[in-house]
Amino acid sequence: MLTGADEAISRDGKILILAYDHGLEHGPVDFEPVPRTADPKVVFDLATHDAVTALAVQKGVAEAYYPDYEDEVTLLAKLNGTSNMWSGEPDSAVNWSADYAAEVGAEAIGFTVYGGSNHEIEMIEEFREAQETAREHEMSVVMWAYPRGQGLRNASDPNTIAYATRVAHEVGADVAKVKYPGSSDAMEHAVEVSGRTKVVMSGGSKTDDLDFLRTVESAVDAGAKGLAVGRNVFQRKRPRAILDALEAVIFEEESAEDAVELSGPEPAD
Ligand code: FBP
Repeated sequence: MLTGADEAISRDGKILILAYDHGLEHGPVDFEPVPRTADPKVVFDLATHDAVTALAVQKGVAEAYYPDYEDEVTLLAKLNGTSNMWSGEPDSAVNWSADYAAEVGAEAIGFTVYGGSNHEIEMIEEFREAQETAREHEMSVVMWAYPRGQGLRNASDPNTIAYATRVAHEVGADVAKVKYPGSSDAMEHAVEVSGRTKVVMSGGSKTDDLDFLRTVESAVDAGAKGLAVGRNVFQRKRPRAILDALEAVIFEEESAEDAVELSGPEPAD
């Protein structure tokens, strides 16, 4: 990894990536809680919130919508991705090159590596090409470091998550995005072994405001530099309110309890 290479997607050294590649990864079912989020414009508008340091999208969405937002949004090009219709050993198709992402205006690339998959070798080789090309364009490199595969009994085991952050560091990621390993101690260990690679927590499926903010607070207290989040923002009826609260926890080091006051109660259906 390259010290300082994450600057384009950081604010005061902290990171809040809004992830919106779910249409590919999970399908339109993820837009059902708030149907207007099927329209990428709605999420690009959200990404103009001050708390958001980058928006992660796939190629087609970037090509269609980024030209209208290039002055207001930092683009993170999620280079690979797979649909939920794929049922084989975890793998992720590379859908665009880092060169083309730079042409579209991306300041960072995102790349999934399923450590432990039977496809790990190919994925790491594909990551190498993307990472080295990203360096030519001075783009930040974020790894979605998701241990997953038939050989792994428990992909969220703390030692497995720590292994994932270390692999991300060894192969040159500036930022490793990992699932929360279940406790602040486990997150601390994952951060300790990640060298100078920054660790951010992955949002996960939508939970209650306070539970979610407490988990984020615990990850930040453990040394994580922030969050890469999708559903816990865009599946809320008032997504800007949770971004206000996340800004308080991540950038202003406020407690989850204080921050939740900013998000207020989620309106009923
Ligand atoms: P969420 O915050 O909604 O979990 O999004 C983070 C993310 O990594 C997305 O970029 C991606 O679409 C999704 O999770 C993949 O999740 P999984 O592989 O666990 O289904």
